[in-house]
Amino acid sequence: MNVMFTEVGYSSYDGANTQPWHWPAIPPVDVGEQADCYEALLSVCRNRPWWKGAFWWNWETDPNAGGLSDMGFTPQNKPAEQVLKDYYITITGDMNDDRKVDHYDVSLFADYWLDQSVVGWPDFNNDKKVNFMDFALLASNWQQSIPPP
Ligand SMILES: [Ca+2]
Ligand SMILES: [Ca+2]
Ligand SMILES: [Ca+2]
Repeated sequence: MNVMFTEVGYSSYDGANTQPWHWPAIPPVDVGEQADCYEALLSVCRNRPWWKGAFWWNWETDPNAGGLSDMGFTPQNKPAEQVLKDYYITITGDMNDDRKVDHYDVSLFADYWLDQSVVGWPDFNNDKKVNFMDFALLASNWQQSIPPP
């Protein structure tokens, strides 16, 4: 059985790790504790085969939202934003999500060769076809890797 967490959020106050739902949050601000909460969930769940991800509450449309003095739920412009980036960063061509591009990825990519019904991955250039253009993008990252979070 696969599980997706349909809402996860941590406000940015000291104590959010025990009562992350508190709103309005109770001073003082602790954006580091919020980041620790993100790190805890991601580090524990990331490699669980049944875990298919989470919808994070919340992300504002304003790119300047959040910030180090904000006690709200958004991780924007706070240490938690970097935690998310560290976990979600990908390399084009990494088909098996192991943070490197190697022969395993080529093998998986080959299963989609010349497929014209693919939407998104592994159509890396989003032209609705899986062909040499996509292979070139994979190959441009050959043997590249990113460190674990
Ligand atoms: Ca704290
Ligand atoms: Ca890979
Ligand atoms: Ca393509």
